[in-house]
Amino acid sequence: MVLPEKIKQIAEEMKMAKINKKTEHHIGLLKAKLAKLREELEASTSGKGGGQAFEIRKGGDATVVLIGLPSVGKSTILNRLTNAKSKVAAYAFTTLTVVPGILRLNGADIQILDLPGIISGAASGRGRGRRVLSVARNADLVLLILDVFQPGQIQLLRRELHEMGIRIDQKPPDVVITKSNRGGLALTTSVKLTKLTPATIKGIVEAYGISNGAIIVREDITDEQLIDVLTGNRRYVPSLVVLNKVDLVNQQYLAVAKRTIGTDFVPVSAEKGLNLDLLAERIWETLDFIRIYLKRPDGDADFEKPLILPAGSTLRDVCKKISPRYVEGAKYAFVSGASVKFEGQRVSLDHRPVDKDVVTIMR
Ligand SMILES: Nc1nc2c(ncn2[C@@H]2O[C@H](COP(=O)(O)OP(=O)(O)OP(=O)(O)O)[C@@H](O)[C@H]2O)c(=O)[nH]1
Ligand SMILES: [Mg+2]
Repeated sequence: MVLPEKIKQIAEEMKMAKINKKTEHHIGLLKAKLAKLREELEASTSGKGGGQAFEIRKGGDATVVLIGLPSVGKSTILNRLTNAKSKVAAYAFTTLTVVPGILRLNGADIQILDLPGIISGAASGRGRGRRVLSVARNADLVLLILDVFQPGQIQLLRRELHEMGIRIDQKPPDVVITKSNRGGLALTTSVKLTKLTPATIKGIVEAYGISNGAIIVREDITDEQLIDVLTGNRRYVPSLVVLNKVDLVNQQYLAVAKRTIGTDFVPVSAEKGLNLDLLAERIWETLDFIRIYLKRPDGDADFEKPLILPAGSTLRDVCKKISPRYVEGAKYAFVSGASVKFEGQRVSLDHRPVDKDVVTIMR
């Protein structure tokens, strides 16, 4: 049987199966088999149909991508937030390639990428959707852009990203699997598992061709999360929902949209320039970056051009950001700001600075 047929057969079997305590194990294994086959199919067909990947020069301190259906106003948003001039028109598929722009925010250069609109089935290749969606794999933040009259499109966007292996607003599951040559599978858990039995966990791992090794599970995972770990190529990206064209509706309508989206969102009008400051603010907040002001031992701090790093970075990361070689000679640091008890406190390179700290690296 060829791959697509095998996939269809398993998918059918899953549809027929009733989900209950008795069948959970069986269904977990089917899901794993299905995911594995899909991956094989993808590997054998990638390159076909999807066309070449978009060429994007990595620029700035972070990359934000605009994902949405055609004509929701992605290009208008890019043009408003940045100096870019992406083509805007009232017909679908106006944008045909990636258009970059730079948003300068709190001393950081944020690269924003405008993309062609996607349609249902994009992740399976419709409308060259895979090319578009794959840009989101390398993003630091995905903006999900909705038209105010179609808030329900949020479902479609989430589904297509999910199918491309992009996990929106999720953390990588806290699971470690190490292979060995013999001894079977040993499972260690540090929490109570309510969604999977040890037998199902081992069964799913075996479906991925691993029959010896250690599985360490530190959270109450689902079968899909375990499959994500085994697949190994998932991307975990935060998102922000943007409801555009709110100039066309009243407050009452917004309340209805809120019910559909069912989550936090930023209402904007790109055309009328409404709420774009708020959008920029939310982008900054969601990126969760810190600004580090460097100060030479004998000089003043540079408050013009901070180093931009993800929150939680250590001073060693700060050194690496300066240059990969810089970290080799670095020994310790003096820090002023909210992460220390007093001004100019001496700390090790393992110290984690916070936003707006002033740092002097000693070599
Ligand atoms: N009323 C109103 N119209 C808007 C707004 N933003 C964009 N538009 C209009 O919506 C249409 C589509 O805008 P684009 O920015 O080209 O949309 P897009 O999402 O980039 O579309 P594609 O490139 O085809 O995917 C244009 O006619 C815009 O003028 C808005 O905030 N309010
Ligand atoms: Mg466009």
